[in-house]
Amino acid sequence: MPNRETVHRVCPFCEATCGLSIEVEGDAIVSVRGDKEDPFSRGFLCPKAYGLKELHHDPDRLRRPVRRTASGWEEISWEEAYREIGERIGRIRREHGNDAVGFYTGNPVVHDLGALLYRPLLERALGTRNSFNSSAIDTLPKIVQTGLMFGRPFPLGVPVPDIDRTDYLLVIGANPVVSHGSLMTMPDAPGRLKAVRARGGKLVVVDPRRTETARIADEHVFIRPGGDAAFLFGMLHALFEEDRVDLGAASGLVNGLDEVRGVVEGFAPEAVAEFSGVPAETTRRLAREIAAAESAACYGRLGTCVQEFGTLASWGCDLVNVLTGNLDRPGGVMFTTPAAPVDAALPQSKGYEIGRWHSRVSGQPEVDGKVPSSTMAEEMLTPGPGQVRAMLLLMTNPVCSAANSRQLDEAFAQLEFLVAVDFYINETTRHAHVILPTPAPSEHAGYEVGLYLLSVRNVAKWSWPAVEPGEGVPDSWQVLSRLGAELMGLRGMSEQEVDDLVLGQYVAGSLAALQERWPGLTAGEVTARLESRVGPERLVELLLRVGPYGDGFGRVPDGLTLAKLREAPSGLDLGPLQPRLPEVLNTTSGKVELAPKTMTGDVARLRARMEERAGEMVLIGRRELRYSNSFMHNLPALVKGPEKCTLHISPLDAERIGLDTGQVARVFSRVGHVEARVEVTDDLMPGVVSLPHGWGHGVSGTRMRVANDHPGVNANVLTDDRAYDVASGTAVLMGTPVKVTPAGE
Ligand SMILES: Nc1nc2c(c(=O)[nH]1)N[C@H]1C(S)=C(S)[C@@H](COP(=O)(O)OP(=O)(O)OC[C@H]3O[C@@H](n4cnc5c(=O)[nH]c(N)nc54)[C@H](O)[C@@H]3O)O[C@H]1N2
Ligand SMILES: Nc1nc2c(c(=O)[nH]1)N[C@H]1C(S)=C(S)[C@@H](COP(=O)(O)OP(=O)(O)OC[C@H]3O[C@@H](n4cnc5c(=O)[nH]c(N)nc54)[C@H](O)[C@@H]3O)O[C@H]1N2
Ligand code: SF4
Ligand SMILES: [Mo]
Repeated sequence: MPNRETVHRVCPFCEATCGLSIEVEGDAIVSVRGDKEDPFSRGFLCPKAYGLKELHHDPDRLRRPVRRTASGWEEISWEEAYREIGERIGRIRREHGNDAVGFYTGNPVVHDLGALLYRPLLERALGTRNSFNSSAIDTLPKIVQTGLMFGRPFPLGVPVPDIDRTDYLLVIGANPVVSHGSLMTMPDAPGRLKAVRARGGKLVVVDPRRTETARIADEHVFIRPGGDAAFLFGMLHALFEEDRVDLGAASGLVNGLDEVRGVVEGFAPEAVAEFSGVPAETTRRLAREIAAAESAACYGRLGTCVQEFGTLASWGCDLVNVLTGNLDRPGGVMFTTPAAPVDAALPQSKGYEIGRWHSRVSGQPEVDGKVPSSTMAEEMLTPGPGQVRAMLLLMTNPVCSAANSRQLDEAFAQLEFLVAVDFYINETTRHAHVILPTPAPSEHAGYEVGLYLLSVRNVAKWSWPAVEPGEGVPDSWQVLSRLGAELMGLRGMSEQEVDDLVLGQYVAGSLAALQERWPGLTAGEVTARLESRVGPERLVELLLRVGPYGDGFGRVPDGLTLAKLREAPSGLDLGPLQPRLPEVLNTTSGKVELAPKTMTGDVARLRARMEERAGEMVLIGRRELRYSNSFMHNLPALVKGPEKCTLHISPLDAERIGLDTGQVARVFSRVGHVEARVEVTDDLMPGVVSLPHGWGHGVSGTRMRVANDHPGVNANVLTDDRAYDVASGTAVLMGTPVKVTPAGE
């Protein structure tokens, strides 16, 4: 009988970073529990954590590379897979140039240390302008807005609500009780939100749906989808008018205050009430409350991003924070001081720019070297020089997650060559010619290099693999590094040689950025003194040791090292957030740019939209506690129970249309239609219907037996690839105009 042991790691299924205690026997996971010793999560977990066990044992999860043939999928060796990919991509690049091969990175990459740290290598090896990632269906407005205001590449300029100390939290377009927080890394969102009220603070939720978060709040305010920028400008208008603007820590550190005053002049709360659906007196009162609170944070997330005016709405949130003196104030919004400053390894420059080039077909601006994923289908389908003929997908299922699924499905199906690094044969990867599976989260080590850049406390924790992957099964970093070498023509190099090149890049970047902290530290010394030999572990050791709590390779004797972190299997708490605005600011002016042209230039579009008579029904999304995006529906314990993929509709609309709970409705948009079972609920504001995303399984050629028994419908059949936030190129996933009828009609 193998011994039973307990392994500690962070849960990989959302941004909350809960600590897990995983009981393991041999290569079997016996149980998954919340780690009570974890100083950040203190034993909290949600039902998704159990998915770690089910995903580990899922018989549909791929363990070896597969190739699609006329008679079905066949397993091939890793060597054969790399060779085929190298040859076919090589040929396409020789004939059509590098841009003919596209690259798309999905959401789970942030939870896979190897994929996250070796993705830049693969991106360099591909050298394509057609590089996409899931940000354009998620965070792109925040990327653009914080980049332009604070001058930092994402996510380093994102101020995080100091939720444990705040006196007032305005949540707009986010549902942290279910999502557990995003761009605000914290375990136990429900507990932390309740604590705001328990210590006498106030929690207000602004959302077209009375969400699970609204239910535990002091106040819920309905807002029309897309009305946020106008509503927030209304609040700012009131702050100016009532002379409540106070810059606090940002005093003397801002540019453009008068321009902001000019912009919001035409947005009196009374003038925006009809468009936003928020009564003027509510807007004015909320502005007054936020200004009067000892400390306050305005926090917007997906509802303020993947909508028609995402950049303006995100801008509005941070303007409220700055103009009420809450930027960089304890209890306001603050910048994390991460232990592993992965950003240090990025190219350093002053200022932040977007649109250095534009996408080929619809001319959308580049952001951080990537073009919005909403252009992906047109880049694949539109002939001409630079057309995307092959794609490499890294942990993403765009046919379920991105706008206009049907078009994407067609686009992937007609590619000359498609490679997916993924462990399921799903709605997207079924079109792949080769699929390279990487180990399940239970099988690799980890450190939350990305998520700890945004945590509400400064924390550090090493995650151990619960079970070692089988003999000869490569980790994700090995797959990416080998693919990168193959594509750069470095096939002859050993894994160690390639890895030393990767390390060299991270060392050079970090030392250049941190030379003031560690004068005299050289690349030679660093390389010689690193204790880890290879892989992401070595990179994390580097980052921790040169980071703000690090030992500087012996210069601070009791400083943090990877070895010390490992001696604390449940993780380390490094204290509350610290004020650090001057150090974060990286604009060319050295100030917070309150009125970047990208935003001021987009205001006319909002005005024009406000003049139009809307009146149509619009569709928004809905997240569920038991699954994340599209990939957890194959786990039996999570999908069991009543059907979750239902259309929520208000009683008023249901009656008008002639629909009742349990009946099937047909929903039409410009690009497609679906049929879904109806649930009538007064949680939804009239004129708005809601359908969760990530469903629509049961498609032929997939191998997800459990998911295919619980297919649901794909909400992104309805979302429109031509609808995007013009300032950033972000897809409109919330606020899609739709028509709803009973299915029979
Ligand atoms: N309508 C609508 N659409 C939305 C949203 C919405 O609110 N409404 N939300 C959007 C948001 S915020 C996001 S982030 C995107 C996410 O969209 P995607 O980035 O496409 O993420 P997933 O749907 O989770 O798909 C993840 C893929 O990675 C694979 N995978 C998961 N974990 C691993 C792993 O550890 N290793 C390997 N090799 N593969 C793995 C899965 O099999 C799956 O194919 O969806 C967006 N789409
Ligand atoms: N259980 C679970 N947790 C998750 C995920 C998951 O799929 N399931 N996904 C993870 C990912 S990838 C992300 S990015 C985060 C997202 O984290 P959140 O943003 O907190 O999650 P959402 O549920 O998408 O919340 C968006 C809210 O915006 C509202 N909304 C829609 N349109 C508008 C609008 O125009 N204005 C306003 N004010 N509100 C609007 C919706 O009703 C919804 O309540 O969650 C993460 N956590
Ligand atoms: S909230 Fe749930 S899914 Fe998110 S990290 Fe914690 S246990 Fe995992
Ligand atoms: Mo996301």
